[in-house]
Amino acid sequence: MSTTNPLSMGRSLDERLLQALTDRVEAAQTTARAMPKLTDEVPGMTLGDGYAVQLALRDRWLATGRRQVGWKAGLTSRAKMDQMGVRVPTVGFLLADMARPESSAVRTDDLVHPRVECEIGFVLKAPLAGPDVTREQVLEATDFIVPAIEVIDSRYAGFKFDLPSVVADNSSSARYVTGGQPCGPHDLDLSSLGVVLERNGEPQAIAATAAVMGHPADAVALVAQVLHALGEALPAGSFVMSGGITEAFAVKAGDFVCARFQSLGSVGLRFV
Ligand code: 0L1
Ligand code: MG
Repeated sequence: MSTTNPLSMGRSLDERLLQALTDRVEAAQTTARAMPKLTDEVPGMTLGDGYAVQLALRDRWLATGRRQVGWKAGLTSRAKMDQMGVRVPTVGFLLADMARPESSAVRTDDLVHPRVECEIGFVLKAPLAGPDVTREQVLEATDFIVPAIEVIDSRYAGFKFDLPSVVADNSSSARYVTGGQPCGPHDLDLSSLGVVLERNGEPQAIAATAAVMGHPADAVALVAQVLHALGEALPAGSFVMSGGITEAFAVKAGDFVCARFQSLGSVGLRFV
């Protein structure tokens, strides 16, 4: 399979089309109505165009008073990367109002295709910026790590999308919750922590953190590199979700999901 250069941010959209596509993503996310993938209308859309839409959406929402707390790595599993033809994660922005309290109820009628995956969250005490941020720099810049569940929600009809479209849809970002016991980045071996993701008390997936690009801090380093290509950076205080450790699985109203992390405790959510 041919691979797309993930750091090539070439753009082709004029301003009118950029705003029209941003309108479409904003409406789909706000009303929880599925949309056709954007490349059905603009087949020549590039990855850079997808990010232009994502950042235009982010800027619209910041202008309304919503607050950005950080970024996430998406498509981190080998299987997803092979499927999408990439070797570097995508990124998506995280807003404060996407967060949900531990054990709280998440409404499913606000979402199109809700699915959950468990992740390691990094809270930074120092900025990370530049084209070649390393794992060691990520660990040095990290204040603490925390277990998290991400609720992803592709807004594309029939769950059909390609790389520019999924990036425009903010890498399917929707909700997230953190919990468990925060821990210093050097207090455990982050490459080999086990995690069990349960639904309604039954294990759905069992995995280890090495599934995230070999080491979750490597995924955060790649987030910093992609952000550099976009003219963005990770300021001190950023919250960064490093990508799914297990595969994502669909949830519906009535489900309770719990991720049990080795050494880091557990984090859960209900769906109503
Ligand atoms: O967090 C993620 O890995 C984003 C996945 C984007 C594609 C999808 O919705 O499956
Ligand atoms: Mg994720």
